[in-house]
Amino acid sequence: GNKEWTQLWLGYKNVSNDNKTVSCEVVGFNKDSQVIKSALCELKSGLKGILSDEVVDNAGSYDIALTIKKVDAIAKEGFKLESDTSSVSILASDDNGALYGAFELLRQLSCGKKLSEVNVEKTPSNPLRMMNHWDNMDGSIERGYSGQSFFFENKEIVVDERTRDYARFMASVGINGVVINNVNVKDAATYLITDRYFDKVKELSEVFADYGIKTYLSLNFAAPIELGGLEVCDPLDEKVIGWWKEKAKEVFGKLPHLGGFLVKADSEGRPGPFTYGRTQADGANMLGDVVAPYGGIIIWRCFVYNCTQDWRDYKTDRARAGYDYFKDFDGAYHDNVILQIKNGPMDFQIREPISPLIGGLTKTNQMLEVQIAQEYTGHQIDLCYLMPMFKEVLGFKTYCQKENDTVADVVSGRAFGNKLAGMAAVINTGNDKNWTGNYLAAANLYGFGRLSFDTELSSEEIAREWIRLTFALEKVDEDKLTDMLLRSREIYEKYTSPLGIGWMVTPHDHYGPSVDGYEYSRWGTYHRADHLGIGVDRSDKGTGYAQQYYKENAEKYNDPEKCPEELLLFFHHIPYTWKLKTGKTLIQHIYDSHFEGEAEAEQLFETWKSLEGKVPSEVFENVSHRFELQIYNAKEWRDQVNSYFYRKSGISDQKGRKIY
Ligand code: GCW
Repeated sequence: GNKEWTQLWLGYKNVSNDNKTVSCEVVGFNKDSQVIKSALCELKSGLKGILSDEVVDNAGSYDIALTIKKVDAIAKEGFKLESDTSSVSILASDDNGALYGAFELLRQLSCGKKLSEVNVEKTPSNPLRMMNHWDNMDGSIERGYSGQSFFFENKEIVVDERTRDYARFMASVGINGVVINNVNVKDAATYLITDRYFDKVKELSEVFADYGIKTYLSLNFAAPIELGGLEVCDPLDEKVIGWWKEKAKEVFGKLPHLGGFLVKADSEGRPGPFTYGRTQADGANMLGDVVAPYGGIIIWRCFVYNCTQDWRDYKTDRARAGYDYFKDFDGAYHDNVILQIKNGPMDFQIREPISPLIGGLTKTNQMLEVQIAQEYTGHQIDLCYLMPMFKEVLGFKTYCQKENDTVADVVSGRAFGNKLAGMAAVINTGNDKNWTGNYLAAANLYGFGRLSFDTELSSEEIAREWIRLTFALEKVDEDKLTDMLLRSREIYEKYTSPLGIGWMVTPHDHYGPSVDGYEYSRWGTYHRADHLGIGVDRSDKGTGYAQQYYKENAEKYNDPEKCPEELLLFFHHIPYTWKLKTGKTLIQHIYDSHFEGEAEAEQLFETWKSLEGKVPSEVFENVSHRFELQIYNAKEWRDQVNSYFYRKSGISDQKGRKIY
């Protein structure tokens, strides 16, 4: 493994020369708790440099008195910070709250606040705040753009100082659950629930537990066959149930810090209940029941669709699949089962509508899945800060009830009173020195954690925090970098596929343009362009997908005149001559946005160049190199997309620019 790594946003750059002495006292909490010890340890090393030379336990004389105090009235995992010029208290009712309070104190001080200004109370928006690793046991990472796995190497589990730093970073932004292995569970990973790996998984889970993080494993639904030698993995088969019961007893016995399992079933070749004519609910509930005695939970993914579609088939619509498979069983899922739903109905495109399943389900635990691994958003080569997208998702009004009906309300459990609820991200890390390949992609890692803890934070607040903690730039430079991050998603969208249609990417790898790459494939991902127009009719005259939403949204999406334009081609097949609200035709919009997007990518690079000498040279070089690649990519997208539509439509660019 790579033995060198950065401290990301925990480098504590803003050093004052206060040199105060700080005493530290723990009141009401169990001082032997590992999480409290971690909190103290973070405070001691973090405050060193920010405020003082040294933090001491219960000193006789000191300048600042720091107290971590148990106060039962504070909400679960929440905290309150109270301070004046010579004292600060971290109040919490549980260990995680105390740890998060400690990190908040360090963050606020590092961001430039004075001690006396640090007064805040926070309750996490979401009970579950999770990272999903798609790490394979051979060390590769599915959709990984930052090197190899730091959990797995040659089918063995690695636990070292880097693991601890990883846990610290995650806890510092409020993450409380980590799934360590890929949802596509094959080969060695199937054996993670056997004594071949128990010792090491336990060791790993203990490091996480020190930071208040529960460990989760992805399961192979066919484990009864592959490990148990049974002939089937039918969830209603008595032998299968018996096998899982024994397995759960063994696994939870060996792994006390295990939170439960994540399951991808009946999807993209993975086994599942459909093979036996059973439903997704049958599969999820069976596993839910076997882990229930141990307090375990089952997180069941809703990414189930027909991936062997015929492109000639205009009726089957991949976008419909999640809702079609899961909605009918709303209310049938057991209490310790959560459905994990991707933000869009397709697959993490740069622009998709919000999955109608979110809020479509009203009697089922549900959580949101997003992807910070930039599979379709530039592979951590292209700059694409995703918080603006996630904010749109969270703010979306589902109309599932009169009020408290946004995605944030639903997935936090607020809307329907679910205790199991939250957000998960497919993570963007690997063993690269800087963890995320592109130094700037760490803003998404930081941002997801912060946003899942506090969905009210704005994209800009998160960006500024991350920049302050990571680079400590002067205000004018911080403003520049903030602006770059905030514009980057829109810029990427402009030079890639237009108005919500998605895809048009190189098959398999998903970087760079290939307009027809998925047009005649089996994956259900078509743009249906011909010489007159482009787009998929998902209205009531087409696949009917728009009808899966509550009335207010359904009516809007169904009508091309009312449909938000950024999603126009997702919902409708539109002629190139269609007039958009700007007065431009669709074809002219395609040309203009592609020329603009590429030019704006070049501006991003120019702005970045002005930060030379302001950020460490290693960072500058890393990001500059990626911008060179991004501009190459943006040009390819621009020219291929524009040429493609010019050739299909025969309509020239009104501005007479070069199209091939
Ligand atoms: O986005 C697609 C990816 C697959 C992934 C799948 C999923 C882990 O291309 O690589 O498999 O989604 O979410 O399960």
